[in-house]
Amino acid sequence: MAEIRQRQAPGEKEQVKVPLPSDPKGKRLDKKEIDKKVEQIQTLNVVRLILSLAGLGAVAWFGYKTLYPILSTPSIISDGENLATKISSTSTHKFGKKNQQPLISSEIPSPVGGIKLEADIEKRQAVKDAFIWSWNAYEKYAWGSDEFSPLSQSGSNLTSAGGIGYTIVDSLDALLVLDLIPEYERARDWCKNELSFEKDAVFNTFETTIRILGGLLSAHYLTSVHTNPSIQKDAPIFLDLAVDLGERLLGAFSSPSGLPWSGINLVTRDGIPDRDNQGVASLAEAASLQLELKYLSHLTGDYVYWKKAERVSEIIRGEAVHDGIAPIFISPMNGQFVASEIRLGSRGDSYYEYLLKQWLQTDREEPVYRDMYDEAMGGIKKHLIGQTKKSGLIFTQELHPARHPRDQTQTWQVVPKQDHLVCFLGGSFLLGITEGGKRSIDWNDLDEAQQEDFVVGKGVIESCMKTHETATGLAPEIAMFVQWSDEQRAADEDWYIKPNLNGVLIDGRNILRPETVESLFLAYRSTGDEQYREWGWEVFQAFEKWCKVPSGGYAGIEDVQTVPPKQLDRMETFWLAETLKYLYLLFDDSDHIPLDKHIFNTEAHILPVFKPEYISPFATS
Ligand code: DMJ
Repeated sequence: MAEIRQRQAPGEKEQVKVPLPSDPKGKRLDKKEIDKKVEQIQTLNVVRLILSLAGLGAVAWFGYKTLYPILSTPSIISDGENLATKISSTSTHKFGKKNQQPLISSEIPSPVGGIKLEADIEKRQAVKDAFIWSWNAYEKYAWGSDEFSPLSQSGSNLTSAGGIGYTIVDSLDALLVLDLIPEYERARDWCKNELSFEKDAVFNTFETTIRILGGLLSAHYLTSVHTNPSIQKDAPIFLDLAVDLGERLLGAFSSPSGLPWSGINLVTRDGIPDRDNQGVASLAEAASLQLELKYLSHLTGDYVYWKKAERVSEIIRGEAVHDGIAPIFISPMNGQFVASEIRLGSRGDSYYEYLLKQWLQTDREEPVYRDMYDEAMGGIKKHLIGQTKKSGLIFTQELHPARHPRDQTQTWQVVPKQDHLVCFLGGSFLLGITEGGKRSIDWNDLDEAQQEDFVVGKGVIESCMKTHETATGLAPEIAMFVQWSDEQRAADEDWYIKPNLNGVLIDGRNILRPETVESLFLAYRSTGDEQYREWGWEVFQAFEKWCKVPSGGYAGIEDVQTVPPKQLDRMETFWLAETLKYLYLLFDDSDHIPLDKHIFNTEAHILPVFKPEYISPFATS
């Protein structure tokens, strides 16, 4: 029986075992068994419908606790497996060779292993034009501000203490990659002359690390290897700034457990607990600082950053992670997980992304991260993958702590909800198979685990593309997939957007996020399948059509189902740092930023793969 140990709210000692949904008999299923299971599921539909409705009632009752996990009562578990397995729309997949379809056309040679993919010059230029349209507007209306509002043509800062270069630093490596040298030089001059981290205010530790520290480190790296000697000379500017910021960020790790506090005052260097979530830290936020801090140590020879970052991984590995998947909240006070949702979207996503990338960053010399990654992917495939009835789309779902409707014991409710954020996962699976482009792969001769990873990775990319089949051609922030128990609907549609409740538009928004195009880029570089470029071009054209602001810049939209959509007055910094960078590289030739020599942090900042000079016992354990 699959299960996960779930901790109580801080202060309470008891540990409990919460069963996770899996095949009731706890075994893995092959293709024939899946078909058989589908039949069984169909005959069980009535039972499932009743159970699902009851489950929904339980979740509604449990609602405020899932919103405020730290307030939740102790997780007392019994009989959890029954509800979870019965209402789950998940089957565990095993993709046996016997039934194997050709995974990818055999005429397409695998680019991994040295085959070069040529640039599509026209499309690459179109993406570059979009970047210039965005950057020029920022320069004109909001230069030096952290954020840019393209409709009101103004800028603003994250805090009243002044800007920390949120947009400029986040864009530095993109400016270099797109070869926008005069623009890069103006950004560099701003960093050299204006950027200061002496800001007496609280900044988000994770966002500051991935965007600013990551941006500076990437700018340092790309300038240091630039072919133009005058640009090479800029490298120390960015390293000095990175060290200054890194030292300030160390204050975030002052918690009793060594996990970072969610906030950091850059002047006092005090770590500040997250006020919104009763002081607990997000899994993704605590566990996605490692690539940046470890590279900073590698550059400086000062391993204080490395050790702080690695301690986080050590705590998580030693805590209640079962089958490699974990709740989204963890307490910096005691280093224990708190009863909360298990998901691959917000607050969970980049934890899983960084397991693989940490292993790749140090050239596969820290096996603990590959082990943690493999275990996590196994857990994801076992517990979090669903498939729609209508078209067989593969999607990811969430597990929410819930009460059993019958006896109020705690269990997991399977919720077929997929944040757009999860769309990074498809490309990540392919990156895992190719070991970051280092292994030559015959896509028609994968071992069993690789086949599973390939089918799930490719499937998640396909379902993410399906969520772009809206009036605007853009995907919503959150997609709900139809459960099998919803018989009629499941036969007619694969997914839907939850209706707008109380005027709060969240699910239907598109805020220019990068995750789908990130996966398309990784999938294209890994397989050479032109389908990924075609999809990337479709997504890009939809951004062009609905998000381009006539006076300059691009804006998110309020509802992907409404044409024309209402634009939102915000151009997120990840539009420049990630979305357009990934699109540009998708259409670029594969010699530019080759995958086997680089990793992208979770904000798409480009860092080199390096041989570590320091390896801890944990990393090889
Ligand atoms: C980015 O800031 C990062 O990719 C982060 O990991 C998740 N959210 C945004 C983009 O959607």
